This record gives sequence, C-alpha cells and structure tokens, in this order.
Amino acid sequence: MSTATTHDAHHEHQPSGIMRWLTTTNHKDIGTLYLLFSLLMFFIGGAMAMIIRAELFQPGLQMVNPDFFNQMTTMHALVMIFGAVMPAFVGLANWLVPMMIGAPDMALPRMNNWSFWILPFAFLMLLATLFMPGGAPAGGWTLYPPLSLQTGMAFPFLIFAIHMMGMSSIMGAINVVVTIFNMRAPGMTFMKMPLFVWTWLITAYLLIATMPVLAGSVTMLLTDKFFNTSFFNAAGGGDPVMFQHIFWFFGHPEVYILILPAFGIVSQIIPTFARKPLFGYSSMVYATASIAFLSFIVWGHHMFTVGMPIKGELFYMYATMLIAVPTGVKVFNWVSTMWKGSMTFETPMLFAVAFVFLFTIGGFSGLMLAITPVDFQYQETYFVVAHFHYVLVTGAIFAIMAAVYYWIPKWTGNMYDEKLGKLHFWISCISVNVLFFPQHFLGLAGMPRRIPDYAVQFTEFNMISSIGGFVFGLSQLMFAYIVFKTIRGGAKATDQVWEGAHGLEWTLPSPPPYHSFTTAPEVK
Ligand code: CU1
Repeated sequence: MSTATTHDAHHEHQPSGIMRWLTTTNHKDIGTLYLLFSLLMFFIGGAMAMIIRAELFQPGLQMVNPDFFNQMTTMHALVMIFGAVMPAFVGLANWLVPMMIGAPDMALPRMNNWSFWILPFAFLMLLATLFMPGGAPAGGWTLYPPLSLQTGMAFPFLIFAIHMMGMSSIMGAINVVVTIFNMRAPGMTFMKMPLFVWTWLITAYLLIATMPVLAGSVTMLLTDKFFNTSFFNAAGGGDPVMFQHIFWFFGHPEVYILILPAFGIVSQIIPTFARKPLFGYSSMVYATASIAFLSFIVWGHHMFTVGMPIKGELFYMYATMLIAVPTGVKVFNWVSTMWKGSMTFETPMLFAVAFVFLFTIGGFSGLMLAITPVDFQYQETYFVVAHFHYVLVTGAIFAIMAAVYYWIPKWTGNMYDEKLGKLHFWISCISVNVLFFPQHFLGLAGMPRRIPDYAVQFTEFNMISSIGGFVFGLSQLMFAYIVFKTIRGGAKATDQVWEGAHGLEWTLPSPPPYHSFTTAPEVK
C-alpha cells in the first residue's frame, strides 16, 4: 500500500481491505456483499444438484449412499432458498431501492451491516453439519416431524442456522419498509414508485409476517427433541400434522417472497427494451398486493393428502386457483408492454422474456397441482419437482440474472460482454428445459421425489434430465466469468446505459430523481 493511500485512509477514518467490508454501512457495499454471497451459495447448492443428477443418471445406486443422497436434496433446497435466491433479492434491494426512490442510503445502515454479516456464519454452521457425526439433515427442507427429529448431532445447529437466517431476513425487511416509508424524494409518491420498489415493499411485509412463524415452528421441533415437549408427538398428546400447518403458513408466503421481487425486476426491464412504458402500472401494484394477501390463505394445498375435511380441501383448492387471476394480470401486462413495442433483445431482455414464458409454465403446472383430486396423483412425485423448479430456476433465478446483466453496468461502470451474455442465455435457456421438462413426464408416470434409485422405465427421461443438468451447471461458470470480467474492467458504460443507447429519455419517471435509472410508470 502506498504512503498516500495510508494517509488518506487515516485522514478520513475509513478502514480499508477486509475491515472496510466488515464494517461497511454503505448500501452499495452491502448490496455487493449480498450478491457475491448469493453467487457463492448458488455454486455450492449447484454442486449438490450435480451430485443428485449424477446419482439419478441411471437406475441403481452408483455414486452415493441413500442417506447422503437425502442430505443432498435437503441441503440443496436450504442453500438455494435461504442462501442463493433470498440474499440475491436483498442485495438487489440494497443497491436499487435507495437509488430508485432518491434516498442517500438505507434508513438503518448499521443494522444493514449486521443483517448481512449474520448470514456467512449461519451458512458456515449449516454447511458444517455435512461433516458432523450422523451427517447433515436428511429429512427434506420442510423438516417434517417425526422424520426431521431423527437428525443427529446436526439438529441443534440446523435450528440455530435457521434462526440466524430468519433474523437476517427480518432485519433486511424492516430496513426496506422503513427506507421506503421515510426516505422517498419529494414528489416520489407511492403510486410513482418503480415496480421493483413496490414488489419489494410487499415482499418485506411477507417476510416480517412469516419468518417468526418459521422460527416458532423450528423452536417447537427443538423443544420436542431436547426438552420433552410434545407439540408434534402423538404419544404425548401432540399432532405431527400441526407442524405441517404451521410450516406451510410460513412456507407458502415464502414462495412468493422468492418470486415477487422477480416480478418487479421483469417489470423494470421489459419496458426498457420494448421502448414503451409499462402497461397497467396500477394493476401491477394491486395484483402484487392481491397475490401477497392470498398467499396467506392457501397453505393447505401442500397437505391435500394428509387428511382434511372436504370443505377444507375445497377451500384451499379454490383459494389457490384464485391466485392465477392476479398472476394472469401480470403476464397480460408484460405481454401488452411488449405488444407493438420496438423491441431489441440484449441479454437482460432475453432473460426477462424467457422468464415470462417459462415462469408461466411453472404457474400452469401449479394450477394443475392446486386441483385437489388431481393432486392425489401428483403428490410427492417428480411433477412437483418440475413445477417448483420452473418457478424458481426459470422464474426467480432467470430474473436475478436479468437484473445482474441489466444493472451491472451501473454497479461497476463497465459494460459486460454482450456476446458472451447472449451465449450464456441461450445455453442456459435450452439446457434448463432439457433438465426440467422431462421431469413432468417422470412425475406423471409415477416416479417419486427424494429417492436415489428408480424403476428402469424411468431411465431415459432421467438421463436426458441429467445431461441438461450438467450443461446448465457448467454454463453457470460462464456467468461467473462474465460477472468477474465486468467487475475487473471492460468497455466503459454510458451514463444512461440502456436509455442512452436508444434515445429513451422519455421513459424516465416523472419527476425523475436525477440519478434514477429506471423506467416510468407513465409518460407525462
Ligand atoms: Cu403453496
């Protein structure tokens, strides 16, 4: 380090190196930390998926023993949900929410630092369970008792890790709410806020309402195992099905926590590349709020086969199907935004358009699963696995990738490699369908999920799925390469990266915060 730099650092009392990142209260730094952490977890969770697909490449047991396989499915889900997707969205919120509403930073910057730095310790503890006697949790990410109570030494570490993830999420959500309520620039009324801000505000409420419920349910598991309570123990007068009710009261809003910010991202990107303002701005806001409300009253659709009064089954079926209405409004609005637009297909737009198409496939298979009598056939089959991977991979993760390509020029000042970005998109888009589409057929034919071996008639579709999986996994190395190459240098990005390139100043918000780089709900 040069003398001048040392002097400056002392002069401004700004720590440098590792201390800068440990003590930062800057929303951009913290956003970057979240996004890099998310990328790391994406590869760790991805490696687990590769082990799963390698074992399922052919029938019989060749790579791993059944217990380790179950540890992989459980840990893959926990790492991807709590380590990859949620932190990516919080990272995007940190970078974008203050910029989009004209605020200098998040409202609670010191808590913001703490929200992030809890996470690496939570995941260190969760991943450490892989090396403990008895291995990592293997009862599925939903932690149903009594199976989850069979977890050995890892159990208390799992519960504590979940508590820490929950604390991180709740603090992050409180920060988003307080920032949006208190720090909007003059003129930035609620109904002028960019859609990403709106979807995150609603997501933050879902987080604050449901993460404590998850914390309560896992604490009851903990006391059942170690303190002789019987919340979920039938022998002691408890009810194991009660856990499923409590878990899914958290779990279903959680799936919307994993997708609403993605809706916001896509609502920012499509207008830019269609060169039209977003169609139906206010209906987007109301649709998001409706989806969030309905998400609290549909949890029973995860439990159609556990035994429920017929009126309960019907209520959850109709309530679940009702969510298709506001979701349909959103898809209609995205398509209408593109309608007669002057479209170009740079990498962010490719991922956004693929999102609209492929997320909708996941939406339709969700609608199929919502139909109670039909769910009796699909329950615990690969059809369910296909469904939620369309929603989470071609939905949430494609939107996150769209966001990274769209905003990385603003974050780094450098333009990413468009040729490589498009290549990454096409390889990902084709391979992800090769990976997940055959799983619909496997599920309809009766192949169960969470099983390391299968009957021979499932071989071909599993081989196809595994090949798609390996190509998809490898192609994400290209994503990491593009990202780090952009961070290190490259062509300088222009001031108005996308708008400037296309003369699109008229799509800026009204009134525009001078440093906003989003598109407008309406043209004035
Ligand atoms: Cu659900």
